[in-house]
Amino acid sequence: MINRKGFVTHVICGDRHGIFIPDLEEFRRGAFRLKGLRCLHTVLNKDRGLTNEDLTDLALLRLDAMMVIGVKDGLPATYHLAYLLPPDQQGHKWKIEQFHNLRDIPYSFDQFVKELEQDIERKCRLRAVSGAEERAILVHASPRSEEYAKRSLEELERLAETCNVQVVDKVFQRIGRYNPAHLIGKGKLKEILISGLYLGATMVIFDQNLTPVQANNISRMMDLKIIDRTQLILDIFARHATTKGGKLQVELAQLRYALPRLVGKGTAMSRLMGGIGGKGPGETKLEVDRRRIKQRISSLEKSLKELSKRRAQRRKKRKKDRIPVFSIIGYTNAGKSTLLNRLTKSSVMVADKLFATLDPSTRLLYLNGKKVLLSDTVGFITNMPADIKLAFKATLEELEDSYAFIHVVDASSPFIHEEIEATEEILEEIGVIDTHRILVLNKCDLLDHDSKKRVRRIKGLYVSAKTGEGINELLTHIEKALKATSENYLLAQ
Ligand SMILES: Nc1nc2c(ncn2[C@@H]2O[C@H](COP(=O)(O)OP(=O)(O)OP(=O)(O)O)[C@@H](O)[C@H]2O)c(=O)[nH]1
Ligand SMILES: [Mg+2]
Repeated sequence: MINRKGFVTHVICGDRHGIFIPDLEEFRRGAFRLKGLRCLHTVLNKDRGLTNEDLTDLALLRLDAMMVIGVKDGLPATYHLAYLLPPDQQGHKWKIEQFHNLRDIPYSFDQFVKELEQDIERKCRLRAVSGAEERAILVHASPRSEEYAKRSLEELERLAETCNVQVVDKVFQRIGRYNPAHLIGKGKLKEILISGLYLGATMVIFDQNLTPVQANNISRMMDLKIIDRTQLILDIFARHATTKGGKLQVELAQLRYALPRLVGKGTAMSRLMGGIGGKGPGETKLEVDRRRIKQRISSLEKSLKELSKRRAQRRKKRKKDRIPVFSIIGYTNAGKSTLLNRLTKSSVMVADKLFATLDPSTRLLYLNGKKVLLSDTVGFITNMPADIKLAFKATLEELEDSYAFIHVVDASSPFIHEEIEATEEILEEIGVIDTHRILVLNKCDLLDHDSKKRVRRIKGLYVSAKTGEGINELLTHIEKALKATSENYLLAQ
């Protein structure tokens, strides 16, 4: 291996099966850049040229160049040179040239590689969205249908964008069963990683949750940051948490998630754990040893228990005051916070983002003289892993004590049925599926002819939290629900 100054940095001896390139972590040079190292290696067969493995190494390690020198009678006879290309329309990832004499090579390498790197950087930046902190390739690998994968990837893309991550490519890999070591076959994985690097990606986000073993194995294969869906969602939570309780909950969930993944040391770990742009529990925090993380976890658990006790007291008081709580629940981005604002004329934060709301907030509503509490909650999502539910604790507690639910659905969503189902599944899981529910089909101002057809058969109230359409009817329903179930509710106190 030779660096840009022309000094030999490594001498590697292999056998006829190949060579083993050592960890080049310390030579990392950041997005869009090449490694600053070129690899020259000999083969005893002068006609062999570059193998696939040579090209894979070139691409995964982002080497300046790879040259294979064929040897005949103990002397160099042929020279095969490969180098990476900037992204272009044709999708050619590298160029290979062959020479019979060293003097035929027309480049001053120094100048050549500098220009090449500038070209790569310029072309990658051209495609980069300004303000994006990271550029990701999304990977969905499952036995499910292509349609399912597409939808899931779209949602993952929205989640990524919420974290300021630009998506450069989405890959669907249909697999019969999961590979315990790498999730998908190593060959396919390499292909994905190579094309990601070629497009200037800085990270790979897996739609499937990775086991600690898979995460480590994959991240050892190259320099990209590797995260999965759970980590991405936890990252969003960390960004959106505003209250003390919310922040503690997220930190706890992140640390619990990180703990079993803390194998190895140094950069491989921080690459795995940092989340996006340092919004994870933080590299420095994670580089402290396990013992201290465990200590932090138990101290967080203690503080959260305190907070949970206080919340329970507050709910008890509400019950004593006989103020029924209606929790506004539903899929993320359905318009729950907007509806709360509309109903109670308040100004809870609303955003066209997934998981804009993390901490439940409660507002008072007067209904013909009667007091009702409306509680805005964190949105749900399909495939919510256990680690995430941990970060939901405050909301889940709130739900257990609710008088009724206002289930808000985005009527304009093409996946309305799945989104209703995802919410109901979670209600079922936490044992509150029998609580009285009012189904609200929100965003009806956006319904066009097609989407009207799609939702026609769903029984619910059509409203628009934005325009106010249908809101009076919803208020009437809340009042009706109050009358219908109030006896049972008050008996249960
Ligand atoms: N057109 C239209 N847009 C709406 C309506 N209600 C909400 N929105 C928009 O939908 C987006 C999400 O609204 P939020 O109220 O933040 O949704 P949420 O369910 O609280 O979302 P999370 O807290 O992220 O789970 C915002 O951009 C709102 O302006 C509606 O009735 N019509
Ligand atoms: Mg909200």
